[in-house]
Amino acid sequence: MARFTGFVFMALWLSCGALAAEEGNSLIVADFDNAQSTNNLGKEIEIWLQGDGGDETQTCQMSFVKDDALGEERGHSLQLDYDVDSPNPAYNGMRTDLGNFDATGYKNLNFYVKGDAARGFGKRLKVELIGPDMRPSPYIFDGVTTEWQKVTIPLSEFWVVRDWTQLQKFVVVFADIVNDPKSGTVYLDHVHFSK
Ligand SMILES: [Ca+2]
Ligand SMILES: [Ca+2]
Repeated sequence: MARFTGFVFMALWLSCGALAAEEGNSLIVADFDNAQSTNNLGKEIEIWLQGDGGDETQTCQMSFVKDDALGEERGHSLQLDYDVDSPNPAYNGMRTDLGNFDATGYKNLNFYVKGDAARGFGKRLKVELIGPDMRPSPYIFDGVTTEWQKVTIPLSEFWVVRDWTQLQKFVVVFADIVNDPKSGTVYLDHVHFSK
């Protein structure tokens, strides 16, 4: 049994290594450079809708664009077109699985973000980390501009997370009570944990 487990672990390790998720003192969750809905941990990147999409007046869509935050020629970033303008309470966004990532020893969550001047965007962007108890721990960054900028959030800000040994999800949340204007476009890139 131990030998079998070891083999499976090795196979997983090799598949993660191929994506170069771990780089020096950082763990790359998603650089979106493969332009696919799979993150650097080999897990899914997906759109979520409040009430599984029952409210047709709100929506969120993702696509991959050749505008890399780090200026990588072959790189991509994630484009999120959101609409939380609805007669009902409205929220939706993007989430990606962290595959039980053990963040012990890491200090910050980092990502790059910018807004789309032509399509509109809000200064505020809400993100969440979710631990093994599945309780969302929110943080609102207030300062999105039309230029790429690196956002660094100390993990201590995500105080709802009690157990850092098995992180479940990284989530972007658009909400009618957070985002102004209530529809627009933001770009996200290079989501990573750093020590
Ligand atoms: Ca990228
Ligand atoms: Ca709408």
